[in-house]
Amino acid sequence: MKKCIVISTPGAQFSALAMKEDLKESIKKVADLGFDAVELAVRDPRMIDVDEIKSLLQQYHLTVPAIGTGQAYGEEGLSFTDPDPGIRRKAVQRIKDQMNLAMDIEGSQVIIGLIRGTVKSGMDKDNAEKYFIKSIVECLEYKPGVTLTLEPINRYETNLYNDTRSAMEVIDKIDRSNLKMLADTFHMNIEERDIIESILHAKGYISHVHFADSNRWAPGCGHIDFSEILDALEEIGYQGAVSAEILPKPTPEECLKLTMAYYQKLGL
Ligand code: LER
Ligand code: MN
Repeated sequence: MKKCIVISTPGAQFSALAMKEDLKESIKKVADLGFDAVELAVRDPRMIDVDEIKSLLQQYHLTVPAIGTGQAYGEEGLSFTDPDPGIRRKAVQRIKDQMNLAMDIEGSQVIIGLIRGTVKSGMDKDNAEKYFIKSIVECLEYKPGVTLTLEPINRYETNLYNDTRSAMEVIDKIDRSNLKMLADTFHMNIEERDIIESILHAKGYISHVHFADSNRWAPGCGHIDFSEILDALEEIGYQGAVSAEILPKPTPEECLKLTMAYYQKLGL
């Protein structure tokens, strides 16, 4: 499994990102520490210099297993379930742009996290789900060669698809081969009855993994048992990356070192 960490690109500001400084500096720092991949948090592909990023990735031998998209929700309020059709249209267009970026950065998948939206008060849940399905299907059909990975996110951030069970249900309903699921240990620790059972049950669904401890610090800094989780991922044949999506604590420098030291302890 590839040792990966989330880094921010211009225009994306998100608290659970260890790296928010100059992109070149971030890429150099994580490569020097021994990471083999970076997950890019991209608010809008039009805000980044793709050629520059590609040449940095090549220079430092880093791959990009996934592109995070939640900042379009965080900063601009775009979502697949907004009651306003204009906002939904913009969210769909943004994900299509991210899919084009993923084609450009070969091998990347596009994360459907907070951009799926929430069921706003006064809105009917079935209606929100219909909007979600219509929006995501349009994206899935736009580029069948690019995988979208739906992330169950805990109840304090959204009220739609909080756990693996509900995400897998909608994935089955949509039934497209380029729709998979992202397992984030921070959210799973809040929402799953048993993280290990849920991973084993999700065989064939998981295409990307976020590692953060119970407090969203680097893995190893809280009370989640990551070696059990790695065993379960191995058991289901998961061969993707584990991507640290963590708070810059105790300091931005320290959290990177703690992550790498812990990945090595796990034998990654
Ligand atoms: C995004 O990957 C995530 O985990 C969410 O918590 C974003 O707020
Ligand atoms: Mn996550």
